[in-house]
Amino acid sequence: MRTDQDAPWWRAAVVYQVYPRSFADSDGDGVGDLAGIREHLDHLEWLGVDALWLSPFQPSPMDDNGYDISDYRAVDPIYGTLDDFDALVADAHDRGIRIVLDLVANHTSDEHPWFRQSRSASDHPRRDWYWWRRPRDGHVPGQHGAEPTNWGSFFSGSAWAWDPTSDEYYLHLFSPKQPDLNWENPAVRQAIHDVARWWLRRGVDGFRMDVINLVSKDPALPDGVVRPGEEYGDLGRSVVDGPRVHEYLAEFRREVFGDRTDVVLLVGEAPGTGLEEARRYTHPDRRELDMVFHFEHVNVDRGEFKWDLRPFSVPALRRVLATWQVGLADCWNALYWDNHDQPRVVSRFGDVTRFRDASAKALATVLHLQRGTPFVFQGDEIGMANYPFTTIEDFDDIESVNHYRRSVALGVAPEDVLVSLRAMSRDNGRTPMQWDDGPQAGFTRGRPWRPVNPDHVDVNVAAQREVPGSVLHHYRDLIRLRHEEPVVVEGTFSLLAAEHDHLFAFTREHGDTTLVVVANLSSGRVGLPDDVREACEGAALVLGERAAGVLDPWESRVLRRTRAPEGAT
Ligand code: TEU
Repeated sequence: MRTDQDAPWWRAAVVYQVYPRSFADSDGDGVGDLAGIREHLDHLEWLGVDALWLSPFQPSPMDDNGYDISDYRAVDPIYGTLDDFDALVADAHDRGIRIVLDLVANHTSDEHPWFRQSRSASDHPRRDWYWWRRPRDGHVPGQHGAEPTNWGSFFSGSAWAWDPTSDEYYLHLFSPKQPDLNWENPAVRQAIHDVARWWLRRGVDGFRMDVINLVSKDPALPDGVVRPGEEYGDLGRSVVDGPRVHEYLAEFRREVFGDRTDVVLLVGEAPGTGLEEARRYTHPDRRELDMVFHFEHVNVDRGEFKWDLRPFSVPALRRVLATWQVGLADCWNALYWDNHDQPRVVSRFGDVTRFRDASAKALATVLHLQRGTPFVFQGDEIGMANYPFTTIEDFDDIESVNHYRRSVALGVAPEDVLVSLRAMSRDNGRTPMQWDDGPQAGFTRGRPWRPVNPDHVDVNVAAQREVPGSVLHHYRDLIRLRHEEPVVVEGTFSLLAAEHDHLFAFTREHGDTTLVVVANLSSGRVGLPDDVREACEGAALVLGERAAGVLDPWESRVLRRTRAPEGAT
């Protein structure tokens, strides 16, 4: 249901992220596939989501599970065929569900023909499609120190790989099998525009643009600051929100959507981007992106580095989220707790041992009722939790495994590295979807590519479908509320109990309607502060169990009040 006929569909939408490898396996090979997604559209329709964002399913050597694409215009056989894709789009559209693709355009696989050609000869016309540079003077080419800059890769080690055939290095912010495309070259940008147009013609409704804020590099390629205890320099200053990124994005929108009349969603993943820059990406007048995934709220329990664990505090989390709500009031937010790169929110910010369901529900409430488009990652809707990893052999993700190897090589105690991996590894979000309590959680009839979380016997879709009040039903209620209440979509945001240690409470206002959202994000009981109490006066409960003056551990409530029309008594 639209709240405003002129508003783009994504304002009132909830997007559901599917990580195809781990969603549903239709053919028993242990890896999820497109036909598996199609078989579960019933679940998604019942839940009420408006669009699916599919993580990459294109052909890939799978060095980074498909974020290393070797052919942009096909489907990896492990996931099916283009016919399967077309059938999925048709079936989803029949149910009113849109399809958003992951566009991985900062880099390709090193097995993509573009890169093969680029590396084949220094004078190949496609040489300049990637970042090739001479070794540093005075060093032995190929040996540590000879890299063109001191930059460290996001996946450990240098961000440069040595190519002995041409005596040059190529840049890879991620794995050496993910060489960075050179967006300075207009032919590269046109090739990416072509890819996007090709998928639009196939019926897709938008793109999630992978690390899109990293595509423009400072062409001077200056060395980065080496922080204490680090081997490599920080590349952030030269690649995050680089000099031409806004120009590239405006061009992308113009070139790809210029003559289309329907509304397409463009959401950019933007690690390291702050609020000011996010306003530039998303301000409607600038016509770049519709919304960005920033990382500030998923960094509140980390130190300077991703793997330095810090205790989570409600005030810190709330401060970040409220700042973005206010700061993007004339733009738009993308709201998320987790995705395939993050640990599970119920393990991270909730209380998975004592109040699993209540904490999953409270966290969902405060996310979904902020202003912006919520993204549900597969399994969030049943409160899926982190996996109980024991040894390093339990991990698969390239970032996690590389980090372990490098840290241990540098002398960190293996057990200490494992503590951070257990909490933060991306593998936590990649275990198979838990459909039922049967073998392999109903994900596959074969041997799953990643072990199923043993908690699936209790935590699964089938069980929660039967139970009103379950996490699953709560997600459905939140999605329905967004569709039915314009205030959820359009309302302004004001924080309540701004100094409280445990509460996340706010109002949303639109026209005559006020929505009051109150959640106790702690495992103790909490009394309602005065401003929350006042806000709740005369308001009716629309979600939650009761309106008492205290909140139970992880209790959340949503209340609604309509102002009487002027002159009414
Ligand atoms: O992620 C980019 C990103 O910045 C991080 O979330 C990344 O996963 C890593 O944890 C940094 O420490 C995107 C994709 O979502 C991710 O799966 C890919 O591995 C990455 O880009 C490269 O394509």
